[in-house]
Amino acid sequence: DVSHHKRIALLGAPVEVGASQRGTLMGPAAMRTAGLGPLLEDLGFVVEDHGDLTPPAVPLSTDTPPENARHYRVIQNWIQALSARAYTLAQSGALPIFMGGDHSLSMGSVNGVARHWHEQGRELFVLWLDAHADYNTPHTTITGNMHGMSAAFLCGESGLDGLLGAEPRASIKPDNLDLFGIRSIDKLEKELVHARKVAIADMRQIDEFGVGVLIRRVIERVKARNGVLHVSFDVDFLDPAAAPGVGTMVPGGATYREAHLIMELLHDSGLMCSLDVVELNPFLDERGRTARVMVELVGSLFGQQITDRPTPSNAIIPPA
Ligand code: Z70
Ligand code: MN
Ligand code: MN
Ligand code: MN
Repeated sequence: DVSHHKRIALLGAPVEVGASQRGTLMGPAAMRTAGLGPLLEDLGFVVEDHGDLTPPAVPLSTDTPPENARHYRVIQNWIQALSARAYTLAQSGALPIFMGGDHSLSMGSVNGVARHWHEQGRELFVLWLDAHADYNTPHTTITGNMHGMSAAFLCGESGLDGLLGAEPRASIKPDNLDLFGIRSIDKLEKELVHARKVAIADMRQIDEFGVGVLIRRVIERVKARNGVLHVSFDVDFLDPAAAPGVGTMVPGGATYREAHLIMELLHDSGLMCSLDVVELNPFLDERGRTARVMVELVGSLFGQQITDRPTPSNAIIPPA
């Protein structure tokens, strides 16, 4: 049980060149402006804001950049710095929240927390809330955008092998990844996801079974192996009607209410050990709406409730 966390560590990672649209570098500032810190304090946590990470401007590595990985050198500096910080933050006993920034940052945040938990003898599971699978490699990508490669990299796919430099690589098992909310996937990317037998809850499954049943199944899998859960929340998981402040609006996403229920169930599980909030693009937002929604959702994830009614636990969970 990792719900003993009383301290939360906020770290901004204003990286934007992993995406095609600029503007996610404003994400951490928008989350702070929307009141993330004070909300978590109101919920009883001690909040340490570690500010925004600044990666070194000089290249840390001299490996040959792979083809089809745009801005490789810049992302590499971010990932190495982030992985190191994620590792020490997880070691400190605080629960880290990584505020992006585009989704390439998860290659660093998840690698660092995975390294910590693996040293503790705990398996790390990752819940990837996203419209996209982010399961491309430099071999499969159409765009070369590195935010579309982070989940594959974390599962140990080759093609970005020098990315971490001297930072130890701590891959997760493809079995331990849950892609959730998927509604946009490239052809070769889909083939790779299927070849690796990664669990996917796409929008059809969400419509058929509902998020309550599907998230409980994720939680049961983590519990069964005494694991811990990293939540990687890409804002485009949400329907554009609820969250317009993203670079790519993919229709048919999770509703405001589905997202809150997911957050509440994850909170009740007590399994979450770390969190990414990524792809918030305040430059494209409408009067701060998306930042406010994300802060509200993080509130639910950390125990904010409408009432103190006990959670119904009579859902029937279908086999995987
Ligand atoms: C596409 C690619 C992507 C956003 C992830 C899309 C990737 N599969 N786009 N998040 N907004 O470029 O690899
Ligand atoms: Mn893209
Ligand atoms: Mn993503
Ligand atoms: Mn996405």
